[in-house]
Order: sequence, then structure tokens, then C-alpha cells
Amino acid sequence: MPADTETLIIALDPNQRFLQVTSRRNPDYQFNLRPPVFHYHNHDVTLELAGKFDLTNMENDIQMPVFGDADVMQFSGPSSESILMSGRLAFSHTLPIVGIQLNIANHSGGVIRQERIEVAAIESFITNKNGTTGSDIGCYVNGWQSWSFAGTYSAGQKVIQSRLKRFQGPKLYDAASPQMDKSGVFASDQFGVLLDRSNQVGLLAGFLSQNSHFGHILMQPGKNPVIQINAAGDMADIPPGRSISTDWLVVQLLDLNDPDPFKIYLDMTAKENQVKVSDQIPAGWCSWYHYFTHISPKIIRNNLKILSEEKNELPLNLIQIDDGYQKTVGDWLETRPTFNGQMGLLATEIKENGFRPGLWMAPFIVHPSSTIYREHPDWLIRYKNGKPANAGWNWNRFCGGLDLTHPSVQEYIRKVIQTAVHEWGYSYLKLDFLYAGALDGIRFDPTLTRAQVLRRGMELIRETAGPQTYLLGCGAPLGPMLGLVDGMRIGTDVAPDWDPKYYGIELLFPNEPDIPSAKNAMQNVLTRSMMHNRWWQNDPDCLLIRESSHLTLTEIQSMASIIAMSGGLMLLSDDMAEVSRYRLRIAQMLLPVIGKRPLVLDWADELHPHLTRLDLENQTGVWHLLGYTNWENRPIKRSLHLSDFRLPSSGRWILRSFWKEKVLVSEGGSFEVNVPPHGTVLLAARKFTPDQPIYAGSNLHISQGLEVSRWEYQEGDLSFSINLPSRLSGYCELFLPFEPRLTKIQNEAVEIKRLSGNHYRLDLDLVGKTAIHIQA
Ligand code: 9PG
Repeated sequence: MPADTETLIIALDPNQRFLQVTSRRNPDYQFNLRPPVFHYHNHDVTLELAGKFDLTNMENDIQMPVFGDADVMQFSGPSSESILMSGRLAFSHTLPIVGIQLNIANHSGGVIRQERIEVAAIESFITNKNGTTGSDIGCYVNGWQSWSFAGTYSAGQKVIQSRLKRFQGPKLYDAASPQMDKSGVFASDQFGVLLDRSNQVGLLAGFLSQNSHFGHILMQPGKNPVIQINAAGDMADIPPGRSISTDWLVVQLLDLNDPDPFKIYLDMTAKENQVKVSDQIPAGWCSWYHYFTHISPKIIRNNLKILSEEKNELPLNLIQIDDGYQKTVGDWLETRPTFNGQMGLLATEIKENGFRPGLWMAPFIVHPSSTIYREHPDWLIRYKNGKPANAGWNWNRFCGGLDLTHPSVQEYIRKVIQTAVHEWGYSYLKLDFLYAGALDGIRFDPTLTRAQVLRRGMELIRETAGPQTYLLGCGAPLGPMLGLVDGMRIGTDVAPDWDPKYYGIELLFPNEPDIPSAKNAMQNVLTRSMMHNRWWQNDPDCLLIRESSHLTLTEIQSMASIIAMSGGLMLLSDDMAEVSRYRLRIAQMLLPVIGKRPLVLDWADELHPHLTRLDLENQTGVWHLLGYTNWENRPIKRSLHLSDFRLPSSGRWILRSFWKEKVLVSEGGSFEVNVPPHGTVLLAARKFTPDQPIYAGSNLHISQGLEVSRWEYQEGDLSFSINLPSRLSGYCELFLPFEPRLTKIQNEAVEIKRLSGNHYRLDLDLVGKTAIHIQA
């Protein structure tokens, strides 16, 4: 094993109470793992390590599909008379990872109810010679579902929580996840990271899947940080003679100097769930954020007509009908009168115009006014007292959730998906409010956990929709969707307002998280950016460009920057008849969608990260898009350095600001930005090369370079092409190492404008692929 390969070394403490884990590369990094505890019927059993743990008895060099080369140890023991707990411990030969999986067998004569499984607890995390951690500790927490907050808190902070608990709680929080009301304790769903920022090292604990249980990472940073890792048993039965297994838990040391430290965990998770990420990314139009539920076939057709006529200017590939066509939420097979007989026709018309037809539905939630709610009381998840489980306040009522274990519900959902996809012809489904399938409560099948119920519900949908249908998860607990959806909303809704309003009312609590707003939505686009193209395609939600919203041009440019750099889906959601040419151009410049995953560099340091970097390359060379977002309500002036973006800073750099259309030249990597409130500065950074021409950027595409499809240079002779799907007029900027005497666009001589020194600007009217030739 190469000396610098970071892996973990394990030992049993002398009293055989816990496992001591040490970094091979830096022995100062250590932590202890406490053994598993199973809670049931007000009892608990601990899998004692003493006497059962023989580290010399490892099965060496086992090839595990997800861990790669690893040592695996089985351990077990009659933990109590009625329960047999056993487990597997895996140590990777190549990664700083330990994995744990448990099996619990019911040897009693009766049913045992799983309450909670403490899969492991981590104590005595040490990162320096003094036997302590550093003083600057943070916690990255990941919220339960699409709309739930994700981001990094500092140790002493209190989590931002919804104060609208009865209304919002069932949506945003896993029923089994403890809600932290004190400062200094943090609960994260599926995975979480304790961050020792002083020493730039982190400890990640995360489940590789959420197919058995919803997992919670409880972090108490403090002086002696503790992490407790639980799997929620949901009181699901283990019948006599049967056993259950937990999802694999991994604990990993993270190097926070690595700009992409989540890579190992996210790649393992993707492998465990057999994720296949599509290489085609939806770009389209969605009806929600202008019309909300007030849609009609006429509205859809009007927008379809405009988008079809504009297809050369604005090459989109998807038209998605959102909430408002159905009779009621729950009654998906009946439509509102205006949509009667229209669903199939609309899909056909959308297809005939060259778009993929997309349809919103919320198959697991039911509105109390729906027919299925009234006629099938046995289809609902219920509390012990018989009342329907609360799925939160939506569409002006408290809603319920369907019992996905009920055979008639399964049949109904199959019929709904079958109709939408195979009868009406929608090959893209936005599946919303999926959390409602995982509410706490009593179900037909008492042996399944909520995670298993949701997973199986989604498997049923995938099976019925077929592999070709694009499934977008929304309002969806993340883990159980892995490998079953193509795209995933990773934040709350955008809105025509920057700050949150609740159903149009300015909030009494301006800090209310997870409520629709451009700001809340964009926050999560940054803090969950690392999932894109690993777990699925991230959906950052729609870009609103119309003049009539309450968003300022600066705010729209900020959203455009963040959405484009996210690499995820790009959907517009305006009345297209209302969008001016000028505003349309913002959307045009985002096409084709970049599609690549960015790096967010200060995710571990800030509640609201500022710094985004996207590395790009083509024949013009390598360049970096750098984003700086100002979340404040006042302008910010900041001195930045390329090292803030973890780029080497020597030499001269050309930085072109996309929205300000200005070029900065930086010697040694320092530069200054002035960012308006809620604004994002977006720079293309390129290393200056005195003897080579430089494509400094353009106002043609937000990447400021991907529009170049060919770039050839021989002394005094530059020839290149610009190729964009949209027809655009604009310009590009060049630094030329020679005096241009003859410039031709498509073989016709044109003027090139000198801005200063060797810095030039070339005006362009693009018609498909445009060839440019500049000679000395
Ligand atoms: C349709 C909408 C759109 C949107 C979805 C989802 O917490 N809330 O009150 C809340 C309300 C609506 C909502 C999300 C959260 O929007 O994300 O894109 O499809 O449903 O009803």
C-alpha cells in the first residue's frame, strides 16, 4: 500500500468496550466507535464486543462491489435470549472508510417491534497532538427531503426551524428525526459531517442507502464531539423467526482541503443503488410559477405555440404541465372540466411540436375533498387513534397520505401511472409531495419501515412507467429515490420573490426556512451541488425571467448564474407572451445547458456559501467560471483571490465578468468585486499567455467559451467557429498576440474593434455555425 494512501487502522480498546480507529496517514486523527444497540419494547440490547471480536479473524481481501478491496469481519453473539444481533465490519484497503451493517434476528416466540437501532456512536474524535479537536467546529446537515434545508452550522448555532410545525413539520422533517430545539445539537438525514475547520478535517457518517430504514446522524459538536447514528425502526414488526438488516453505514475521514471531499461517499452510494445518470438534460418550460393552479388547455397551447415558433431562438426540449389539470389532488384519473378529453391531445401536440410532454402529479398525497379520500377510508395512513395522518397544510387544507402497502392503493397507483404515461403519452413525470408516502402511522402491512414503504412505492412507479420515462422526484426524501429517479429537486420552490412569503403573506418570521423563495431555493442548489450527476440530475427549480415578478434584474441574473453553474435542469416558468426579447436573452444564454457539476468552495465554512467554481475546457484551453453570491440586503465590496477558489494564482489572469461585461486583468491572483444585494458576480478566469490568442469570453453563452466549437492557431493566423443552437447577436472578446489586418466572418471581411492594447472585440450575428478567420 503506498505510504500516502489514506486508510483507517482499527484496534479494540483494552477493555473491549469500543473500537479505536486511527488514520494511517496522520495518526493524530482518531475516533472511537461504540458498539450497536437495538431498542425494542422499552428494552435495549447491546452487541457487546468483549470476547466476540477477534481482529485476527478478518476475512482478508474480500472483493466487495461497493467497498472495493476490503477486509471484512463478521461478528455476532446471542445478545439476549430473544434477539440475535450480528454484524459485518468492512475496512477498505484504499479509502479512509469503515463500514458497518447489522442484522437482527427475532428468536423469541412473538413479534418484536423495531424501535430504533443505534448502528454506531462516535466518541473521542481527536485531530491533534493535544488529544482534542480544533476550536472551530461546524456541522453539515442534510435535510430529509427535496425542500428541506441543507447547509453548515457553526457549533454554537441553533438550527433554523420552521415555526409553522403543524403546517410544515410533516413535510420537511422525518417523523423519526429528533427536532433540535437547543443550540449546539444537530440532526441530519442519511448523512452528516462533523467539521473540524481549524485542522481542515471532517468526519462523515452516512448510510449508503435508505432502503431499510431512514437514518439520522445526531451531532453534538462541543468540546468532546459525539455523533450518534440511528436507523429508525418505525415500530415495524419483526415476526418470530425472521430477521432484518440495516443499510450499510460508512464512517469516513474527510480532507477539507480537497475541494470535492464528498466524492467517495457519493460515488459509493450511487454504486450501492445502481444509479445510472442520463447524459441528456431536460431544458424546458413548466406552467407552475406564473399560473400556479390556474391553468387551462388554452394556456398550455398558447405557450406551446410561442415556444414552438421560438424554437430557433430558444431551443427547449420539454413542456411540463404542472398542478391544476386534475379534478382534485388524489383524483388523478379525473380532470377539471376544461381538461376533459384533453390530456392525451395535449401530450400529442407537445410531441408533434418537438418537445417531450411532461406532467406533474402527487401520487402519494390526498386532499380531503378528493373522492378517494371519501370513498376509501382504508387507503389512508392513520394514527393509532384512527385519525388520518397529517401530511401538512397544502391547497388550503390538512392533507393525508396513502398507505402504499395496501394492495388496492398499489393497484390505483399503477393505474394512474399507466394512464399518464402509456395512455395519455407523458414521458416525463414530475412526482411531487412524495414524502406523504412515508408519514408516521399505521399501515396495512405492519412489517415494513417507512423507508421500505416509500422505496417500494417508487419501485412500483418506475416499473409501471418503464425505463424510458424521465422521473423527477420532488418533495421527496432523498435516500429512497436513489437509482429510481432521473432527476431530483434538491431545494425548496423558487418564487417570484427573493425572500419567503407564506401563501402570499410576508412572514412574521423572516427566517422561516424551506418556504418557497428564490433565496431559499438557491441556497440548497449550492449546498447540495455535489449530488449532481452522481445521485441523479439536480433540479435547481425554475428560472423566472418575466418583468412582472417581484424579482429584480440582479436577482434574476443571480438565479441564472447559480442555475447554470449547478449543471442541472433548466426550466422556464413564465407566461411566454409576457417575456420581452431582452429578458428572453437571459434564458438563451443558458442554452445549451452546461450540465457539469461545479465545486462550492466554502460549503464547510458558511451557512450561505458564496464561492462557486466550474472548470471548463475545449480547444481554446482550460478556463474556470467563478461565482460570488451576495446573500445580504446591502451591496458588498470584497477583495478576492484565486486561492479562495483554490486555483493557483501565479502569473497574469484575464477575468471577464459576464453580467457587467467587463474585463479585469489580475497580476498574482487578487481582484476586487462589487456585488449588489442578492447579486452574483460571474467571472470567466483564464491564464494569460503572451504568445497565444486568448478567447476572453462573450455575451453569447453563460459559460463564456463553450460556444466555441473549433479553435486553430498558427503564427499570425487564428481560425475558429462559434456554434450555438439559438440565433443570437452579440460579441466575443479576444486577446491577440498579433496585429489583425484581415478579419472575416463566414468569408466576409468585417471590422474588429480594438478596446485597448492587444484586447479586441468582435461583433457577431450568429446563424448556426459561424466561422471566423483573423490574420496578421
Ligand atoms: C404544485 C407545486 C409545484 C412546485 C412543487 C410543489 O411548503 N409548501 O407550502 C409548499 C407548497 C408548494 C410546493 C412546495 C412546498 O410546491 O415544489 O414545483 O409543482 O408543488 O402544487
